[in-house]
Amino acid sequence: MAREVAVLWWVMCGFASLVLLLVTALWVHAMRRAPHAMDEARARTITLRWLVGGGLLLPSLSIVLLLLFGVPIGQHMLPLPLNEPPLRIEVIGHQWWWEVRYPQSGVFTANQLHLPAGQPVDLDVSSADVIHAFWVPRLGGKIDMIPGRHNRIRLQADAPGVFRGQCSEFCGTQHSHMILDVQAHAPEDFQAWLQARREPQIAALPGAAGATFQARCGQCHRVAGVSAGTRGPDLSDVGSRAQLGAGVLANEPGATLRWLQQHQQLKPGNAMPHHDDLDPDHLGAIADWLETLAP
Ligand SMILES: [Cu+2]
Repeated sequence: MAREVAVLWWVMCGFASLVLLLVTALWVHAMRRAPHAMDEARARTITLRWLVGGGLLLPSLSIVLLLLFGVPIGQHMLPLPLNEPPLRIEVIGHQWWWEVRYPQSGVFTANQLHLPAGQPVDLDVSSADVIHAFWVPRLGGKIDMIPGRHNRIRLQADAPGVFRGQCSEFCGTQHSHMILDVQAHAPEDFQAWLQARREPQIAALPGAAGATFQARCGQCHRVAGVSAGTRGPDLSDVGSRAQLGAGVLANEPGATLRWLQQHQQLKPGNAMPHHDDLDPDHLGAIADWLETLAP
């Protein structure tokens, strides 16, 4: 679709340039030639000729030509029925992170979108709070995420690769820190990725730090088989994500602890409360444990 939109853009750009050149040439010619007198009947004929030719025929012809290009392209962009139903992925915008669900396999993740390359994928987008917009520029297509509505966009990554997605509707002070890591895999690699997350075997963090996780973090965050919070991002595979905080920090060793300690400095106003009152040893143990959650 994006390719076809690009073709249409170039055709329109070329055509508009031709029209601009033609009109400019006529204008220069009219400015430069010497004035000469003519009788009224001849002047009227010339005026009429320009009105009909330049004011009616030229625009009509131009529009018909552009429609001949544009209408078939518009037709191709409709989400037409496919032979088999495409993979469906739900993407829900939050201030300021992305909730991502694979309803056909019961897999939940956040701030990353994995999809099979070379296959159409239907993204069902909505929002949990304010209006956001889903946009992965290199995959083309952009769609609003509106609370209470489900919009759908069909995308296809032609080849495996990593693409950057970005919320593209201003949604609050941390709008710029709402980055979606999009990864297209070869279909078998995608199935392996999905399978690893389908029934992850996660051992709960033992001891007092584990109790702290349950009492505090687990109220808002889900970890498969450990906690069931839904207010914040699912953390079941947080250790495998390229970034933390929806694009704030590269997920390197030690980054999780830094995020837990400084998240209000790194991303002011985010919904996660300060952790100043938690035992630093517990926070450290929780961070180390979260880093291991990488199915
Ligand atoms: Cu936004």
